[in-house]
Amino acid sequence: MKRLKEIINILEDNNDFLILSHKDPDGDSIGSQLALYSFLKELGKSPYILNQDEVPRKYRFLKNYNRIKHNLPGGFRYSVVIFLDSPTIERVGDVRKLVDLNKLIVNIDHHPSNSYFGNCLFVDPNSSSTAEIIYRLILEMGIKIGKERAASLYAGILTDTGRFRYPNTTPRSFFISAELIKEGIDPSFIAEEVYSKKSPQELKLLGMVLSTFTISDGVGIIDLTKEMLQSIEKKSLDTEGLADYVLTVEGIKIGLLFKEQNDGKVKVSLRSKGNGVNVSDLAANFGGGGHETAAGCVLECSIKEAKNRILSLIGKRLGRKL
Ligand SMILES: [Mn+2]
Repeated sequence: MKRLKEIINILEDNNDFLILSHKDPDGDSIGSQLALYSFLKELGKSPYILNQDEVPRKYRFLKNYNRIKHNLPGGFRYSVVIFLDSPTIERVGDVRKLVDLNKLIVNIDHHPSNSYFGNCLFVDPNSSSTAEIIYRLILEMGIKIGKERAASLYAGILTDTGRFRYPNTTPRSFFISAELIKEGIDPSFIAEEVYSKKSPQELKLLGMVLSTFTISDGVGIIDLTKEMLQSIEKKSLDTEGLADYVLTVEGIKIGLLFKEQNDGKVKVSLRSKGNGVNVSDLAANFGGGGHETAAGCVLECSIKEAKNRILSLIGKRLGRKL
């Protein structure tokens, strides 16, 4: 584990940075990228953000979101590649093929499943979010956080703690959030943007997904099929957060969302309330990963078969503990 100081040295000694984060971006990955981008700009550096996927609509209130690109301009020069909120190099998706991994690689993350890749790492599973680490980094360099960066970082902490409800919510998450609010952001406005800007289609889709709910031995399951997506007009929808609904039912220890993808594979989102039920371990069994309370994996089979495999593993691993 390298100290933040070594990352600071790299930021000071270099000029051109590529900032990557995981596919299916969320509030933490985007918020951390935008805050670091703005910070490097202020230092007079040249940062460039490269992501596989588009910024979900609900995060487009963040300043500079349109600086997040999906291609590298020809001849673009960079000496450092910074991976944020990505437990593995593969998690950034196809854009990794555009990147020269022989450059200096910096890995800043909070996932316990991080594979500890790169030349300089700061991986802190005790941080609620990568945004918390970026906050500390900026302060340690003696630069003011400022309102814009505060909004990005707050969005990261808010969403990665599930609105300050998940077990990763710590005194430090609240302390940093309080400091961010002092920079002049409006937490009510940000919550409204992130959580209350669903499209009518999204609400209809939610209804269809929830109507598939089944429960067995403390495991709650919902499905999102291709037919459901076809029945609504808009094809690309923000489905992040659907799996969380399952845990709102009393007595549920594990929530599962099975989502049929266009490539014929099934994406499984796993959620738990903690207390020793580690869904990251379950997901890792199928080549996935994540956190103790929120993880994901992709299976190459039908929804029915995916359910059989996951439920049988849960039965074996956790048995009567549920
Ligand atoms: Mn995160």
